[in-house]
Amino acid sequence: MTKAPLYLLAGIAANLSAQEAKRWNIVHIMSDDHSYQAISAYGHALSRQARTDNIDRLAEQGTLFRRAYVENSLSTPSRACLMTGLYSHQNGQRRLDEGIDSTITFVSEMLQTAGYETAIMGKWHMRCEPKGFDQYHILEDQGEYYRPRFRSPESGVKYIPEEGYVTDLITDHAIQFLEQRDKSRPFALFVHHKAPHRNWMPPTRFLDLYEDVEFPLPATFYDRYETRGNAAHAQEMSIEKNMKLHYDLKTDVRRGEQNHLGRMTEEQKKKWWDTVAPRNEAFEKQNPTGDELVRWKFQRYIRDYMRCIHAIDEQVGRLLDYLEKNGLMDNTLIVYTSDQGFYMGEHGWFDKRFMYEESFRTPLIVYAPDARRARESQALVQNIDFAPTYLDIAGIEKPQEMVGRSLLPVLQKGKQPKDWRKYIYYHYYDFPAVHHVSRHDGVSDGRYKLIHFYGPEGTYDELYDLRKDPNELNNVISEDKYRGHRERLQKQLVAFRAEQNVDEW
Ligand code: SGN
Ligand code: CA
Repeated sequence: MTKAPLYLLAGIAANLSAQEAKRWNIVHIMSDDHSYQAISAYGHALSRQARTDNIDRLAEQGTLFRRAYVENSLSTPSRACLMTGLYSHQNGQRRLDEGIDSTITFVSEMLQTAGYETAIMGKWHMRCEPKGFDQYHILEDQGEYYRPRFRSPESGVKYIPEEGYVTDLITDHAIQFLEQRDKSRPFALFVHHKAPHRNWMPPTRFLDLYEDVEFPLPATFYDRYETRGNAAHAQEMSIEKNMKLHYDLKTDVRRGEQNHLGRMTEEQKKKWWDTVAPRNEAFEKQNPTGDELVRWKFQRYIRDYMRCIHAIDEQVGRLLDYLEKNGLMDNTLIVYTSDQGFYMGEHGWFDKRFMYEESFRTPLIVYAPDARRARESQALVQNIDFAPTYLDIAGIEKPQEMVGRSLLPVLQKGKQPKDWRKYIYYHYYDFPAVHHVSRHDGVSDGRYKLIHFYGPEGTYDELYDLRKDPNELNNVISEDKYRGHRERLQKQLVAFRAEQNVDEW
């Protein structure tokens, strides 16, 4: 390989020589709160009953990451990580509503400088203007499922409602961008779905789906957190206690009008009522209580969630069809991921935030045009790796402060670098806040995980052996035989905080 001349390497946008850089197009598809348990390629019991054939299709042609993680399991922090390639304490977006340092150069800006045509369609969510995008159609805040409002460079600061269902509309905008783009340049397209975010509103065409399916309860559904510290007990994300019948599960006729049917057309409302009202009447008549009610809530939650996923999967298929038909599979890297994982009833929960596996891990499938791909990867990868990967593709030298690494070698069979990271760092800050999850940071080596909880509700550590206890029911922090691992991980955590200038824990 020829090295780029020195004068080209100066500054952030230093381009490598054209032969060295792949200069592939980039399609980053990211849904909101999509758990790996709900992607059939991951083989979880839940998704066996609700397959995701199109996402699986991508997995069949690409690399499925079994140990992909986020750094801070919440929307805005995860998106800030993606855009800056920096951890939350470096980019400023620690909590859901606490602002990002918008003076940082975003990966979209760097790609644009390097000649890419750039676009983002869907959920943006950060408390700053989209930067570095030639085109965008972004939702307001969390966005709406029906008749969502979007703004674009043409509409300025004004959000304009568009008739239809959010997942379809975001895909429409993505395809429109692909149709109208400048075909002489590479492109980077971010497709950021709102679904399946709470309150899990499916499109009316899928309301009948899965109604006869009984989804399996996870093994930890009745977890009582016996070996765990205060945070697991004090959280407010329990299906039993915190999931609302009217708002989340749409059981009430009058409130339904205001809460979730308000943005529908008359036709959509009619379809909704014709389908859902008889179910609600049956529920009222049955009037379940106690455990029967909790199990009823679980079923309705998962059915609606999976219906939203079915629409995502359908629209991912539409986008893949477009890329295939237009000969773009040979020069486009395609990512499918989520802004974080989600609890599908594990530990009795919905939502995310904790460093426990279901919300620490995030689905990640990467398709690259290279033929010698790894079908699966166990490498520890994290959302700070997206920016370095995209810069690598574009031939831009990674800024020094980005500690993430390009995933390109990992995608190739047998090519995972020997010095690949051995530990992953996590830090959750959003307390006090909705769902009441204490602040914590921690490290994991993929087998052992140390979590350090801190703040007004107590400071203590938890330790898990994921091989012996994959469901994290057994905190072994005080067990003598784990002393070695505890000390090793504690040392790693301390070293990481010092190296990376983490300023609270
Ligand atoms: C909203 C949700 C919460 C969710 C946060 C963060 N409540 O506040 O359940 O945890 O967003 O989600 S809702 O009633 O408005 O749906 S995130 O994906 O944006 O991080
Ligand atoms: Ca989210």
